[in-house]
Amino acid sequence: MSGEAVVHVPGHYKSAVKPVWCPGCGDFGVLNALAKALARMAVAPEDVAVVSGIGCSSRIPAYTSCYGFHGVHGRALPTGTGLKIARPDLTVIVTGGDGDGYSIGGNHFLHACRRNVDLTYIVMDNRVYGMTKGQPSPTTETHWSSKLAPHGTGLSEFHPMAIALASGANFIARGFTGDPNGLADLIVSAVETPGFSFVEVLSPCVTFRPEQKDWKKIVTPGSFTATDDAAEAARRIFTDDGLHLGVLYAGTRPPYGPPIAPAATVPDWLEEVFSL
Ligand SMILES: Cc1ncc(C[n+]2csc(CCOP(=O)(O)OP(=O)(O)O)c2C)c(N)n1
Ligand code: SF4
Ligand SMILES: [Mg+2]
Repeated sequence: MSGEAVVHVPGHYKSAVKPVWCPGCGDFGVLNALAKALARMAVAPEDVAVVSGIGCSSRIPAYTSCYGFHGVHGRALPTGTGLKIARPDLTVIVTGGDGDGYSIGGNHFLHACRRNVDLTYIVMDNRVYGMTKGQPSPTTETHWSSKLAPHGTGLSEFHPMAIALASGANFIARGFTGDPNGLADLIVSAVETPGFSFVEVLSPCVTFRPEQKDWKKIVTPGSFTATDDAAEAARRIFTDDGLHLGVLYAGTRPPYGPPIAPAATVPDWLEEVFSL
C-alpha cells in the first residue's frame, strides 16, 4: 500500500452493468445523484451497501460498485435494517419504488420509521408500477385513468411524508431526478443525519406516465429549509402540493442500534466445526 489518499469521483460508484431502463427514465438521474453524493462524502464503495426490493427502480444496486442486495418485492427495508444492525460500520442505502415501498412493503415502511435505525431510504416515486406495465400504485392520483384502471381507481392517495413523520422518521426530504446536484445534496444530508432518513424522489416513468415529463417545468427547487419542529413539518407536508423540494424535517431522535464494536474474533471451536 502506497498510503496515498484515494480521490473519489462519481464514476467510482458505478458498475460496468449498463442500465436497462427505458431511455429518459427518471431513475438514471437518481443513480447519478447517488454516485455524486457518495463521492462528496468520500466513502469507499466497499463501505457502502445498496439494498433494494423489486421494480425498475430497485435495479439500482447492480448499477453501483458498492455492495448490493436486490432482494424480494417489498422487503428491502427489513433487509437493510438487519444489515445495519449487524454491520453498523457500513453506510446502508435502501432504494426502491412507490409500489415496492408503500404497497407490499407498506408495513415495513411504518416500522422502519419507528425503529429509527441509521440508514437512508430513497424512494423513486413515479406514481405507478413501472416494471409490471403500468398498474396504479398507492401514490397514483385518484382519477388517473389508464387501460388498466379506466376512470381511475377512485381511491385516495397514500401520503408517504405524513406517514413517515407520524411514524418517527428522523429526516424527511423531497428531491427531483431532474436536479441531480440538489438531489445529491439531499442524499448527503440524509446519510449524515443519524437515524432513519427518508428521501422521496420525483422520478418520472416516461413510458407509462409520459405526462410526468412536465415535472421539470413545475417543480420548485430549494423551497424548504430544515426544521426540527414536527408540528411545523406536518403543516408543511399537509399544505404543500408535493412539487416543492428540500428538507421538510430534520429531527434529533437518537438512532436505534448497537454501538460499533471491534470485529469479533471467531472462537477456535467454531473454526473446527466449519473446517473442511
Ligand atoms: C411478491 C411479489 N408480488 C408481485 C410482484 C410483481 N411486481 C414486480 S415489480 C412490481 C411493482 C413495482 O413498482 P414500483 O415499486 O413502483 O417500481 P417501478 O417499477 O415503478 O420503479 C410488482 C407488483 C413481485 N415481483 N413479487
Ligand atoms: S417502465 Fe417506467 S420506470 Fe420502468 S424503466 Fe421504463 S420509464 Fe423507467
Ligand atoms: Mg413506481
